[in-house]
Amino acid sequence: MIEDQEPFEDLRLGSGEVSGFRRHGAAGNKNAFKGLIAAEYSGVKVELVKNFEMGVSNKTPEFLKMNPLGKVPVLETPDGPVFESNAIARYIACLKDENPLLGASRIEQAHVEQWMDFAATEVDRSLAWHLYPRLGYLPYSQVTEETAIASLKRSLGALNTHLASKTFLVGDSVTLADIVVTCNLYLGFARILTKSFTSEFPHVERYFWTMVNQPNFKKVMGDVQQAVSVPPIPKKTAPAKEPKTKDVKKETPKEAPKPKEVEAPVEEEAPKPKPKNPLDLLPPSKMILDEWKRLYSNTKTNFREVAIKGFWDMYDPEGYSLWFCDYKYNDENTVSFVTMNKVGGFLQRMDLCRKYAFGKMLVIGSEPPFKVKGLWLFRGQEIPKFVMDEVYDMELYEWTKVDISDEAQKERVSAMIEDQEPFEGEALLDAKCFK
Ligand SMILES: N[C@@H](CCC(=O)N[C@@H](CS)C(=O)NCC(=O)O)C(=O)O
Repeated sequence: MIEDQEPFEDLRLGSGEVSGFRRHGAAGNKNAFKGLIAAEYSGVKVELVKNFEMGVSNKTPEFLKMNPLGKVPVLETPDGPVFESNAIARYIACLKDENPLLGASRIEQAHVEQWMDFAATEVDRSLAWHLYPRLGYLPYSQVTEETAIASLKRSLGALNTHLASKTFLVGDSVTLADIVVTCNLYLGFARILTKSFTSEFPHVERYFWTMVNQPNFKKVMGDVQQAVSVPPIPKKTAPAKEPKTKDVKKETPKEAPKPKEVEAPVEEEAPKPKPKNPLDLLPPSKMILDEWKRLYSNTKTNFREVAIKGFWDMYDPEGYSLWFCDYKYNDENTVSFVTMNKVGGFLQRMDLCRKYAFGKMLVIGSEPPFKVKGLWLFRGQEIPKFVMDEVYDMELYEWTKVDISDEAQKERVSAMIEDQEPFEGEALLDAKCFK
């Protein structure tokens, strides 16, 4: 890992949007993210230009001298300005001697370039032709959209194959390739690529969530949320009709403007009555999940005698089921903090079932590759369908229902709840609880 304490270079990044996004944590400008994330990894300080106004500041003669296109981001350096987000990220990375972001050998450097070009010319281009017409920045045509989707699927398919056995795109740590590819994917994940689209590419999903949960990515991007719906096709004309409840995009421009990234409208559908969760319709259980969670949290001593015994006293095998999970790609777990973050991300995404579940996740081993195993208690006899559908991590694990009539399995449940160490003969690197 790169230390943060190195001396800072002072640079300016000409995009006021970024500071705004960081401050508000809303959807951001993926092009400006690239340089800022590279700066976090490289110990370079980038000062954001204050009071930057999109559409105004980037059209002034001064700005056009720095970038004749009038686009952001632009980096002002002591030696002159640089535009194009990939070039900016590369310049920033080059400020640190022997920066691992650039690749450790000549071939790695070439591979870093390869994926950066792939991000710009394959992923970003197809994504733009899928997304921008729906946001009203390009004219919409079904044929264009179908072509864009086919091309995007081809790119993501290739990426998925590459990532099947890899945590990072190049080598064993984050490089510029990961920064650039992740930022370009970000636009898709945040704005149009819903879970039903991305689930076809499980390794891309795993990779994306692993990357955006790295501390240096998170500092810049904040919490990333996946789009829950595809923005609707804008209406051809914008007649002065009665307003809808929600603000939809303004009129579609007649001339096809250049794709540009501006704040997207929050596309929401008319609120539908929320269907009841089927788990709420199950026959009542004598086990009160919150009581168990309280007992777990409040037991500080004699854990076995108090909490574990209490658990088995409370456990209702008719109202609840217990499940072991085993990560399918343990050989990828070569970096301790990446593995722990991966598990942390999984638990965050399980938030949607907090009312119906309790879990323990163990990161096992004192040396890589680390094993990730867990124990989950779910309301009902099956793993809830909405969890399987919504949480992409679920399919990265092998799930086995616990047979509590088997004393060995029961003991394994107790050991997992207790973070018993050694666990199955190995040290624990980390134990996380979902409660
Ligand atoms: N290839 C450029 C794209 C830059 C770009 O499209 N910037 C958008 C904002 S993300 C912009 O400034 N649009 C303003 C315009 O088109 O006038 C890069 O990667 O930096």
